[in-house]
Amino acid sequence: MREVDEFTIKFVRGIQVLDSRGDPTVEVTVVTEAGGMGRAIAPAGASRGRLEAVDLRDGGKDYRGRGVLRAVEAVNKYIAPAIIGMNSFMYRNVDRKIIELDGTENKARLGGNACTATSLAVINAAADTAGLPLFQFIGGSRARTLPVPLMNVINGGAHAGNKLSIQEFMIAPVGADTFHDAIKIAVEVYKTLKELLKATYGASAINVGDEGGFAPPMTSTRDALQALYKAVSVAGYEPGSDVYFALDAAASHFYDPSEKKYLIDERKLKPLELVEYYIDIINEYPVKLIEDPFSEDHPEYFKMLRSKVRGKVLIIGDDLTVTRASRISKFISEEIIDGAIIKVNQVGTFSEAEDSIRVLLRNDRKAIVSHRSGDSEDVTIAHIAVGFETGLIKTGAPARSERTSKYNELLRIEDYLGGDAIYSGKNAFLR
Ligand code: 2PG
Ligand code: MG
Repeated sequence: MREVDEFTIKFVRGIQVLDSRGDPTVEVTVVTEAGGMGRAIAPAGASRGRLEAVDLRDGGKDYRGRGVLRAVEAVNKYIAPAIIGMNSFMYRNVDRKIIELDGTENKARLGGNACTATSLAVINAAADTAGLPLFQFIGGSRARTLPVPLMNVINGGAHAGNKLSIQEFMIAPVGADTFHDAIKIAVEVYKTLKELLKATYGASAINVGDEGGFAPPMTSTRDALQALYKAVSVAGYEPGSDVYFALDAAASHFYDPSEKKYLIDERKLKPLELVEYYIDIINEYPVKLIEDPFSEDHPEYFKMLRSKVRGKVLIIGDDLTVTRASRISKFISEEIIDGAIIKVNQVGTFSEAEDSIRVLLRNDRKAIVSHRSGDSEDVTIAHIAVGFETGLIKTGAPARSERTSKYNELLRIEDYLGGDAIYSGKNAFLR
């Protein structure tokens, strides 16, 4: 084991790099006394919850206002001097220091992007110093469960230019014994879907959206689910057995507060009608998980839907919960959610995301570690999912390097674990 001093943070450097949408973002490199190095890049969401940590952006002319040089300065001028000399092994102290230095509820002072990249670089540096893969630094030698990937293969909502209100139509290849077999199933379905969409809607239907899913010119939720159903069947798998479906409605983004209605399938539904709408869909298709089925201001309808589909479908918060442990605890005790999406940059530090994961797992709820629609080659979330053995990860279609980088890292982790690796499979959906 390394001497404690060797974990001391010796060097911190932030620079501006690009995310998968071509927007500037923050990258931080941390080096310890022993020469251990960690590097992380902050991702960025398009459909954000109101209570998320906010990114610091420069405004002005450069990069059309999207630059992050102020956040980079926050890393180099304020965070670096405060954490150099601290022990990276005790990463929670480092995160606490960042939280104190920021002093706001939503990381508005230093920037969620600055805090996220630094915090994730610190744990990566600590793991490297310990000579461990990050997932083992997080979870010890017990950590060996590979997550089921929730793969967004048809995009709508804020991620696409079509008329689908639901933001993400995901496949979950549960009927596999290993992670690499799960990837094989997903890729075969994805390629079959591509062929089917092209045949039905023409070549432009197979252009991909931000998360690598297709964005065909469909107008209704059922069109998309039917396409998935067909793709799974034609690929030679059984929908509902080999492959489950999951939705991220991201419903805050199709709720019209002035009319108090949800705009979906070219109709306007009252919240109660939307409850019934979901129930019909669940009865028609093997949808086993719905994220943000209602606006973040409607937890009561999450609760109503959940009470009606309990044991069949997982109701998950994202914009609702924003990776804050306090909100997650509250919504668990009020019986509103079966689980929550975990995005480090919604809250701004690894420790705070860890608190959320622990609250969920302690209460036998689901923690789904997630990418953002604007992401990068950073693979930290693959390690977080295995480290905490969450059983579920959401990181886009099996296409585009910022998505496949996570899947490829999980393939490496599975190979590294050899015969000890377990694939979460259908268990991931049991409650
Ligand atoms: C979501 C995410 C990731 P965004 O809503 O769950 O898929 O999208 O990063 O745009 O918030
Ligand atoms: Mg979401």
